[in-house]
Amino acid sequence: MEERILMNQVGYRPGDVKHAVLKDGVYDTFKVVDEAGKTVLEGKVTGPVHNENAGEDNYLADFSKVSEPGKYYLIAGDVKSEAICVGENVYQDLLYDITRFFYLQRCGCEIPAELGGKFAHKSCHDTKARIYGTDTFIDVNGGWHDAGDYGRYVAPAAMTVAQLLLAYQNSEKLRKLELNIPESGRALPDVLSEIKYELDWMLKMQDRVTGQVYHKVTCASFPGFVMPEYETEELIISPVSVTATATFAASLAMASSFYEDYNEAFSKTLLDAAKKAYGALAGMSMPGGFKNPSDIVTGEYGDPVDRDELYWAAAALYQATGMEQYRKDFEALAKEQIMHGYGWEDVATYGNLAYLSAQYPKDEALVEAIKKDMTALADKYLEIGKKDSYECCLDEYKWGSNLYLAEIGSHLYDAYALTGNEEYLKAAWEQFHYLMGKNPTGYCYVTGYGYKAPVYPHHRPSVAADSPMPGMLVGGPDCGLHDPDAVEHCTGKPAAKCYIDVLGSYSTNEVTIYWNSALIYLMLMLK
Ligand code: G3I
Ligand code: 9MR
Ligand code: ZN
Repeated sequence: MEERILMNQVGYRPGDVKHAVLKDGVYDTFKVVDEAGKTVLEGKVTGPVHNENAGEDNYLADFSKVSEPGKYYLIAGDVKSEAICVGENVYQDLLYDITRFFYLQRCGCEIPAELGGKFAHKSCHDTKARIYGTDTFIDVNGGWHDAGDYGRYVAPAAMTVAQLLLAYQNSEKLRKLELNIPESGRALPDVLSEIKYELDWMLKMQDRVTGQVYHKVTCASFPGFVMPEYETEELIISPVSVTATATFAASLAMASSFYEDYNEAFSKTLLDAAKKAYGALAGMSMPGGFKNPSDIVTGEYGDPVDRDELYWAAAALYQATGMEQYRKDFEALAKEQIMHGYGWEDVATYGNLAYLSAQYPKDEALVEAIKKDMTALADKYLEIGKKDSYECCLDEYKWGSNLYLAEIGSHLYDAYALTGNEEYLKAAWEQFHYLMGKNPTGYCYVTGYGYKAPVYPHHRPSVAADSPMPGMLVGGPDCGLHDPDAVEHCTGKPAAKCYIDVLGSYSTNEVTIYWNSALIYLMLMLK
């Protein structure tokens, strides 16, 4: 049975705008009652409006005026909603779980029972790995498992690190967040300790001599649904790639400043590795992007367009060092074409943000042009959202649509931070509400949250433990129907409903580190 009243299932803070979407009926008025049944608000719905992506006719109820902390129900026509929580801290547990997820994704170490609970496991993937096509084995222990599989891939790792760092920088909640991890209690804040776990691994993925960076380390194929220590096939380090080398340079340059005050040596190691990787890029060319060797079938993360990775790397190194060469490189690329994007394959916005916040001389005309590009894009998203009854700003539902939606939210937030225009901020929050349940499928797309959450995520530890790990954002609707279960269950469905909570649907129901980090980055709005 589909939900008929769609809203953020986790709740709202007292002052938040609160919009509900109603469907499968004809509605006129609505009311909100408290736990005792007392009416606290009455109003008229608006609509109906047709939603093409969802194939629905919707009515809308604005209950923003309900601002006293408490538990409420919305009633319209013959339908009553589930409980709606209003409170200042309704998102605190969510923020904890989606961030602690990274600890539970750690590779190359034991997760002890007292910290991992059901997801405790012995050390995994801790043998030396073969460099593809050679008899050389090296240590690349550590890092986070990428997703529902146990691969470790540099490009998505770089983007995850960037998003977590930006969130950390802009949100006091994250700076103060205690994660109950082995490093807790030390001088280094927990979120930075967790990110360091990934950075330590990334450093091992760089070839010491050339400075180039290996694309990924995985087994030759995906394992069954077992805990990570039972994936014991040979670990293979795939060849180097431009995507990996450039995003490595960018994210490590960016990270170096965050560790300066806590661990100068580590900060310097990061910056030196970033410079070396950047220097190595000149001698690399990979038309068509990384391609899996024929005997490796794990995630490819192939990206034929390198321009945005180079753009981000140059800007991040300029921000970190103020060196003329990096400035020249970035400005040359940006003058040719300003780019944007925050995904694993499109990373230029990190470049724009780095250039805008660099404390060194800049081309002022270029600064203005970048700002203009950012607001023009935000305006485009606003327009899409205004036409959609769920206020969703996506115009395409592809693999990982929830990531693209979170990114759009972050872009709107960035545009708000740049201009102070509250329209952008409001729209950014609606993207968050979408992910939490105000969407056509009626799922709160984070495991363990809301009254209708995914329970069969494509995530090996969750299957092995027979319980979904809480705090994971699933990929969401993908109208490309990229797996047999999606084909079976979603053929003929409208785009925004091509989602299925079954284990086999890796194209709609998997989880990844960079989908979670995108949600954390969006949640920096909590401040
Ligand atoms: O970019 C094109 C777009 O231009 C086009 O309009 C659209 C139409 O379908 O397709 C877009 O490309 C899609 C791309 O994702 C966009 O992000 C591809 O079809 C789609 O196959 C591709 O999916 C990627 C998937 O791997 C398969 O390669 C996902 O982004 C990526 O998140 C996912 O990553 C996997 C790893 O390989 C392995 N680990 C798990 C992880 C998550 O599922
Ligand atoms: O589990 C794998 C998941 O992490 C990947 O995103 C996905 C696409 O590359 O592949 C999954 O593995 C499936 C494989 O592609 C085909 N056989 C079944 C595997 C498990 O569902
Ligand atoms: Zn592992």
